[in-house]
Amino acid sequence: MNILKKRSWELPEREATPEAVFMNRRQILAGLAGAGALMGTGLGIRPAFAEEDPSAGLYPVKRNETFTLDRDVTPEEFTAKYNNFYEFGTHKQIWPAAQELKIRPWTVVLDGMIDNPQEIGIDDLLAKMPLEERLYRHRCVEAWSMAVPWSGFALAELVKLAGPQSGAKYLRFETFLDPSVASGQKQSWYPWPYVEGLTLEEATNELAFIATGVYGKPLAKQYGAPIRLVVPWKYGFKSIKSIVKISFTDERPVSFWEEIQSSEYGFWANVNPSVPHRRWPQSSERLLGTDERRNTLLYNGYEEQVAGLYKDLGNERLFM
Ligand SMILES: Nc1nc2c(c(=O)[nH]1)N[C@H]1C(S)=C(S)[C@@H](COP(=O)(O)O)O[C@H]1N2
Ligand SMILES: [Mo]
Repeated sequence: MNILKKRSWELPEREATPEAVFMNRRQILAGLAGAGALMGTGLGIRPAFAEEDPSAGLYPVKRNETFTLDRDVTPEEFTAKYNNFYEFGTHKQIWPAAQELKIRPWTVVLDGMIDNPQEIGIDDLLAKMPLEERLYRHRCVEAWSMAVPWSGFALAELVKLAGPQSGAKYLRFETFLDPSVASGQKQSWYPWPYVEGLTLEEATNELAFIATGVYGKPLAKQYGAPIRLVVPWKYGFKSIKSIVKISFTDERPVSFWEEIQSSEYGFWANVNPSVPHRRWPQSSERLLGTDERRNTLLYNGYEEQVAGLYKDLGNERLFM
């Protein structure tokens, strides 16, 4: 069971803390971080007086040991400072810009062909869902990879909450749209907001996960706070960040990248080392934070769990 700690807005003493105390604490933290003793707390990412994430008390959550890795977890210092989040820029160092994102209040709309349409606040959703930690590989189509301890819940649980009707075949996910915060969204040649999709069958596969935390803490903003998709057998662009809407539909959604370049990015995007992308051979991958390269595995190593989803889809472009 998760014991809910007090939320930050219930802690007036935090606001009342004299600046000198804060400064002193920061100096101590800086010193400790230098000694390597504070993995994950500092990282220099949080602005000095940032409000703490109100879900912080929920983490860490118990690890589900079903999901194991064939490599070390990539240290947070690398995954937190090398991100794809085009809303904040097309380069990898978007983490400072992403701190502009306001993650409370935050609601997620569930709509379309479901019995329980609703707009649910992120903290109400977190309180309803069975949180767990899973170690997953992540493979970007740009041929780099990482291994990450996500916290969150099975997407199947959210599907259950929505109650899909018999005609629903697909889930369409949408990221927030706010160019005043995300300067990348001022670039009008991109089809904002970012959209992704899954079949209902994929969404209820045991691997499909919704991440609300990582490294035993709430998701930092650059990972797609406060709620993102994680589908580790597919190329990373399918794992859409900062979700505000999930629509259940009978029409296959057209994703952000598919809209931009459908000859290079398709709906399925399952990892396959023997199907090269026009710009990146997919046979091997660079492990983020190391000098190591590894051979890429079919379905990113998750063939056993997901191959069955595609057995009758031979005519589809499953690997792009
Ligand atoms: N909304 C949104 N989601 C997104 C992206 C993005 O640009 N915008 N990039 C995708 C890509 S290409 C990858 S590899 C992963 C990167 O996740 P990470 O930055 O947490 O490692 O997020 C995916 N989700
Ligand atoms: Mo990616």
